[in-house]
This record gives sequence, C-alpha cells and structure tokens, in this order.
Amino acid sequence: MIIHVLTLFPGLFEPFLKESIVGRAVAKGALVVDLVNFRGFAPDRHHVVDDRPFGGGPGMVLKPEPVFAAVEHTLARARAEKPRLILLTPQGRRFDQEAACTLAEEEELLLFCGRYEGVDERVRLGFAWDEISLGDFVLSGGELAAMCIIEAVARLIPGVLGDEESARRDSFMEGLFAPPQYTRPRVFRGMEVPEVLLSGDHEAIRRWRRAEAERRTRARRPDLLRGAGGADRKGNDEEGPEAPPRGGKRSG
Ligand code: 9D3
Repeated sequence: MIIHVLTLFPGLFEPFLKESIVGRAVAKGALVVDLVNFRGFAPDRHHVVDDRPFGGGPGMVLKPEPVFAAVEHTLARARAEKPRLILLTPQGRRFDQEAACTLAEEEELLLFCGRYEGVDERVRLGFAWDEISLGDFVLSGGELAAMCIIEAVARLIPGVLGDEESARRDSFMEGLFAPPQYTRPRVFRGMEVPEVLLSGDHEAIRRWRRAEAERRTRARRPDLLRGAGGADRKGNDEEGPEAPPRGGKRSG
C-alpha cells in the first residue's frame, strides 16, 4: 500500500515510521509512506500557507492555492488511478476498526493533515474527500490522527503481523474486550492468578476467558454487544443533511 501524507510537519512522522510494526511494514515494502510538505507548493517567495479568515475571527486558515497544488501534484504522480482522498478534520466521520478495514483494501491513500483553524472551504469542495475524525477532542492538526490511521491500517496489510499476532486478530474474541491477562509470578503482592488459568484444562480456560470478556464488555461498553447497525453506535446521527462524507467504494 502507498500512503501519501500531505503535512506542514513531516518530521512528526519520521520516528514513528521507523519503529515497531509500522517500521517493519515499511522495511518490508508492504507499506510506502510518501511525506509531502505542502509548504513547498505555496506560490509566493516566502511560502506562506495561511491567511486571516474573511469576515474576521480568531486564528488562521490554510490558503487554497498550496493545498490544491500539492494534492494535484500528488495525484499526478500516483500509481492508482483514483487514490482515496482523506481529509483529517474534527468534523469528519468517527474513525473505527470497520473504517480501518475498508481503507486497508485500498491500493493507495492520500491523507491531508490540516493545521490552524482548518482549510479554506474550497479545498473541501474541490475534491471528493472522505472526511475522518478521531473523536470529540481537540488536536492541533491532523498529523496525530493520520498516524493513528496509518498504524491501524498497516496492521491489516497481509504479512505485516507475525503469525501469532494475526491468529489473535482472527480469534473468536474479535468484537469483545480482551479477558484479564496474567503472566509470572503466580502471586504478586498478595494477588493470585485465577486457579483456572493454571489448571491446564484448555476447555475450562476458553470458557472462563469468554465469560470474562463478555462481562467486561457489558460493564464498560454495552454498545459493542448490540452489534452493527445500532442507531447511534458510533455517536454519529442517522443520515442527515450534514452527515460527513461516507467513504466506501467509489465507482469508476
Ligand atoms: C479550537 C479550534 N476549534 C474551534 C472551533 C476548531 C478546530 C480546528 C482545527 C479544532 C481542531 C483543529 C485541528 N484538528 C484536526 O485537524 C483534527 C482532529 C481533531 O482535532 N480531533 C479529532 N480528530 C481530528 S482529525 C484532525
């Protein structure tokens, strides 16, 4: 998979792309991340990318010219005919594992990281973006959201996780929280490992883990047990006039 990241802060991504599972995916060539600093696409001598909002108000807005130039340049060099365009914004559809699975099926993605108060509205209107948010909290820009998406997607690329890790992902526990986990020692500060985990009775262990996973999920996140299709399972309203762009496969 190829992921183009358009950002004013490519340095934030560099250590992240070297370490751990994402680093391994990049080293193997299963994932290529192309960092594009769109400051270089600002037409003026000082490479100014932001300006004051028409109508007044606090903060600055990303100017359309460098963003259009960077997106069009990246699309022109892309391998896929139509890479999926993703705008990271607090106004987007909430990211979840289902969205990660959808993105992992794509050959090529373009992630645009905004800064300041956001992008000029004509950037939103000028391209067929999927708009994605990480949740209802305030970040300073889209970079950390982009890294979360890169990590969630990289884990789903075939061959990126080791056998043991992917077996766990495919297990019956999917959709529930993990059951309590213990390792040595058997007693730590007076707290003992549950007897069943030491019993060697694999069927009893399986039943205990399943029951604990369900109990914990019911206590903390009963919405996860109600299954897909619940009215507001993701905190998004039903389809309304202002529902964020939907994503999903585009045609042609
Ligand atoms: C305090 C500024 N807000 C005034 C109404 C709006 C605002 C603008 C830009 C809030 C955050 C940002 C920058 N955030 C992102 O670019 C972002 C984000 C986020 O802040 N939270 C969750 N997901 C995302 S994805 C991109």
